[in-house]
Amino acid sequence: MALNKFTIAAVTVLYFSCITIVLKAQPKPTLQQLAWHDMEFYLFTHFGPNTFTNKEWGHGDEPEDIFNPTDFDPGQWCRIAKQAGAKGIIITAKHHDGFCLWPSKYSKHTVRESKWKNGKGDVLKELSTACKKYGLKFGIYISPWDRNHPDYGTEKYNDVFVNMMNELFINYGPIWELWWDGANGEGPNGKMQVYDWARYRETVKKLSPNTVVFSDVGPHIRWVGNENGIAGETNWNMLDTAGFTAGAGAPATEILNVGNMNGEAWIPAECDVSIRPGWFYHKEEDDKVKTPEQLFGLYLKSVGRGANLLLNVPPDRRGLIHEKDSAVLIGFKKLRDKNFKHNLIKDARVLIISADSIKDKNLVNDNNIGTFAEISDYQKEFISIQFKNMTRLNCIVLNEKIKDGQNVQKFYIQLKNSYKTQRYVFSTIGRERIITFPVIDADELSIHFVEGKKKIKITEVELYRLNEKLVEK
Ligand code: FUL
Repeated sequence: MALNKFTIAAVTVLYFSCITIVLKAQPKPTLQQLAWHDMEFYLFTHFGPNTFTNKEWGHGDEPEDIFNPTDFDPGQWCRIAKQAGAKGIIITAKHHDGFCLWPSKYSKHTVRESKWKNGKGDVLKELSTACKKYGLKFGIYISPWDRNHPDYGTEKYNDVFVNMMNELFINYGPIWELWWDGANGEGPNGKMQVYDWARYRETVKKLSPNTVVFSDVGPHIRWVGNENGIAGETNWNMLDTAGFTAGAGAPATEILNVGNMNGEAWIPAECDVSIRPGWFYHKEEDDKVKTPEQLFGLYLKSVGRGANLLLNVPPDRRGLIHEKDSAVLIGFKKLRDKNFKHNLIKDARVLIISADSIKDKNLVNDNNIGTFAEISDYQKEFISIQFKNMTRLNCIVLNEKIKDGQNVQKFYIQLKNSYKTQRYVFSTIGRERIITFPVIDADELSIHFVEGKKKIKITEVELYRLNEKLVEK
């Protein structure tokens, strides 16, 4: 009897410890999220009545006829996106003004009610078809907040929103990313909506399980906490979302910006930013388009900090991307191509050095993210890159094997030549970390891991000499 009690107690303890271990399993990306990470950079297109009224937030009472692009050509958007090296396009199918860029059966405020193409136009149909033709992923922004819909603020609106998503997935899929905007105010009847987020999530899961859903707090992708395109220097892909919902009450923007080191779910950050001051096209901003150099800087602070870059390029009243914006996008692509062309690690020997061994390790410079160097005893081992000839450089790119989770918490790089040693300390790596430093002629660059969660796995290391004007002092 006593033995039995003991056995039961032991089994119970074991059972609960197993549950704890299972609950504490390290978050890892799903296959869909892994594929999302590889999208790196794509375009956002804010297009709708605001394009024609010069507003940023329409009131929802704009006459439908106001939407009347004269030369609508989503093929042009796609060609420019391709030339710029963007991998997809996300469009505002419905912004806060409630106007639907597709002829939704669940609204009377759509392209169908406008005189554009005699009410026969369908922006989503034409754009999704063009994206397929040009090999771009197609994504949809749909604002839960609706300043037009008569049912907004009542339970019926939850049906409307779900029905609209049904239409989108059925008629315009596959939809690679779905964007739920967090802005939330009163509707036309002065009421606030109680959103049924659980139902919305279920709808997507049922209709399109491969779609990744963005909102302030995921479930798959999180907002980065600002609209400037800048991820935290420390950027964890994990986030704790208990007690928060997509529409309201997200964690503080500072938390969204850096994530939670021990967060429970894999919810990586996406950096949304506009190429112009506004999200929608305004003629008076034609001279305020960001420069290729500014975009390059943002690329370093988004993709270069392990996040994705969602760059808004708003079509104008013709329904075309303005010449100024396309020129800048092509300039931005040229800067990336030119500066990341000569990977200087090709001319170096890569070693893993520990207290009692030196191993040749060409896995981090084999241009294959499927292979990696594993640093288990990272406080004793380090990666040493030894140049055949003294090499001038100011940039290192590191990739962590995030498929197995995100582990690097603190590391430093050390650059050495015969007369000086320079050391720079950093925190996270994630999918990709692009680090710039003052230009130096080096014989050796070494990477030392100081703190980490588990075994550290580095898939690739690249080294470059960037144009110094692009590197912040
Ligand atoms: C915000 C919106 O209120 C802006 O109009 C824009 O769509 C931006 C991307 O998200 O929440």
